[in-house]
Amino acid sequence: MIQAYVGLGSNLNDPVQQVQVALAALSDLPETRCVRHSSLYRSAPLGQADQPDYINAVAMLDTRLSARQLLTELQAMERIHGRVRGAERWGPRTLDLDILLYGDMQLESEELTVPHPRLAERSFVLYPLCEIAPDLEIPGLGSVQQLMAACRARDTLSCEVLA
Ligand code: ROI
Repeated sequence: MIQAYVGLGSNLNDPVQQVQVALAALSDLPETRCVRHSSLYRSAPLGQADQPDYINAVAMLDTRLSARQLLTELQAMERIHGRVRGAERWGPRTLDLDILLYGDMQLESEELTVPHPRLAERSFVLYPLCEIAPDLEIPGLGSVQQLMAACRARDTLSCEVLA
């Protein structure tokens, strides 16, 4: 059994609902249990500025799927939610599911890099991650607390828990 963390993001077609439905669907993945998930966060868009705010969250999973199997399952979920991958890099999306961490695995390959390569720069990942796993050590990067403090010090984009 491996503990994996998945980041969720949406800024189209009722993003709150997109993220809530996806959080529920994570528990239905084979050989997988959603142990806990963060609050929903509203965050200003990173990348293209002329797009709606995002709703972001992070889920902690216990899974017997391999990292690649999990990736395949998450990509299938994204397709069901209407995302066309590669259509608009940095542009708006109905549902984005990223493997942030897969146990203590460090992997860099064409299809999958864990820890997620941009995790340390993104408050919309670190805030919810820190909420559900404040003592987490990120392989190769340090503690989530340190990463979050560094991110907060230089961050200009807003990221707030949804009331
Ligand atoms: N910006 C925010 N705030 N949240 C996201 O989930 C997100 N996802 C993306 C890009 C376009 C980089 N910007 C984002 O893929």
